[in-house]
Amino acid sequence: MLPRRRRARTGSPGGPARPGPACPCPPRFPGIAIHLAEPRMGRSRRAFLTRLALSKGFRVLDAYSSEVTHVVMEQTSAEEARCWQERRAAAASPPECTHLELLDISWFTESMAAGRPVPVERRHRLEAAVPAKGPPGPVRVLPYACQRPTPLTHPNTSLSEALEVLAEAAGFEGSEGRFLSFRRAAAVLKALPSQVTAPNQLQGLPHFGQHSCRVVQELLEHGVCEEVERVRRSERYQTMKLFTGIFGVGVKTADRWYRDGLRTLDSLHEQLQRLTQQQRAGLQHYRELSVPVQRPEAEALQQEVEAAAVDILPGATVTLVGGFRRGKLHGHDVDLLLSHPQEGLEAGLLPHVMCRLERQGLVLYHQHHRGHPEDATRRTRHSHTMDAFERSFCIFCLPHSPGAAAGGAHRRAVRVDLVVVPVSQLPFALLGWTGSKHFERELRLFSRKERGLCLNSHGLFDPEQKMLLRVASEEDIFRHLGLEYLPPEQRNA
Ligand code: DCP
Ligand code: MG
Repeated sequence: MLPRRRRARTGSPGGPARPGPACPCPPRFPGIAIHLAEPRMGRSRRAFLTRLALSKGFRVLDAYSSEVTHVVMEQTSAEEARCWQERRAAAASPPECTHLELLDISWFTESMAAGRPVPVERRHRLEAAVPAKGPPGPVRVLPYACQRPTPLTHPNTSLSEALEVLAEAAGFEGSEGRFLSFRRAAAVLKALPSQVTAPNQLQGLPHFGQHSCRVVQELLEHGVCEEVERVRRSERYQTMKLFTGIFGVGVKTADRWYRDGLRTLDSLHEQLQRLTQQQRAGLQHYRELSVPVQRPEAEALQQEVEAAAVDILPGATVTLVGGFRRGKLHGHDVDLLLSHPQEGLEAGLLPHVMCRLERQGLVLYHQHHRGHPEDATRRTRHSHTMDAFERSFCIFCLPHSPGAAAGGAHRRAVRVDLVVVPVSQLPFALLGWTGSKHFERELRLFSRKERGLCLNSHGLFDPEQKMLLRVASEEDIFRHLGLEYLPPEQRNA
């Protein structure tokens, strides 16, 4: 629940229309008044987004009026948006305001992430997607996930999730090829602007082999796919999912345990000697760690870590990355990058931060890994997946859960990764740690295959020139690779 004062400021999106601003305090951006348009958004999501915008100083109007400057819609086609606008225009008296932006949710999420209204670009505008005339042409989908925007929400969720189950199951069997085929097909669906309703709409899409087509066809015709359901029900899949869901347990370990006849968490409790310290901590806190971390919780932890870091080293920065940077509202952990604008000052910061947080009673478990700065160039050259930054894999005790009942200090375990990054490598680390994992995999593959460059979280290396390419931002990296820039919210492949 939100504190009383903030709740009172929040408008009631589903409630009676109010003509005035929902926020009585002076807005930070006086020229902007947002209206979040239903119906696709849903009431509770609209209420959540309203609170988020108000907390960042935006003005949000519950009711549509001539004061509104930015209308934001979610999962709405350009056609629907235009109809919506026409209906409003017809109902409006006095006349409509002349400058009104009709925007996709991406403008909103990017603005919230930036803490200010980002400039409206063509891709944010819903009317930009309106086809000239005649029936819509075939959708052109570029082959690499890093070549196309993939928003957080999309209209083909049930299809992509089914393919992801098959991908995951193939991954459990060590079938890299099958894993990638299903994963790539799922990623293509996530990037489609409209719902797939007939199998022939898959024609011409990249990465749709016979098997993936068959799965989609079955889902469209029967609502379920027998193969997917069989996998979901299987003991092998369920056990592998259970074991790999434990902090510190990868596919190889889970497979070994499975082959040794282990099936349950209880059976692991009886064999603690087989587990590493990290896995024991993961098992001990399993239940709490399997509850998704909510965005407000992640932001609270980021602030907690930042306060400690700045106190120890003024000017230190702590950036929330991973799924939350892509706009996700919940995730399995909190990924934080620690840095300092002056290169070198970040060295030695992490142990002090950990000591401070331990004294505050925040740390339930942590494992420190020394960085290998001398490894960075070598790793970039050889395109290692795992980076060589200094880091701590932690389990934190959440200081206060915003979801807790009033008065009851609810504390629970949350997985946190802290990674120390020298500022010269920060754009690469930001890009590498923002994900999604599939997006990162495709970006590295694209760099290598299409551009002959080695990319990882440390740098971009040109093996021909034998040099590291210099960049100042994530945008620079996309430019070097000849890719259109995709903001974090569009990297949800
Ligand atoms: N990452 C990667 N390859 C890996 C592991 C991680 O590229 N093998 C990058 C991309 C991820 C980011 O690090 O987005 C953080 O890893 P997470 O496993 O935490 O992934 P997410 O944050 O995306 O997911 P979640 O929201 O479930 O935490
Ligand atoms: Mg994460």
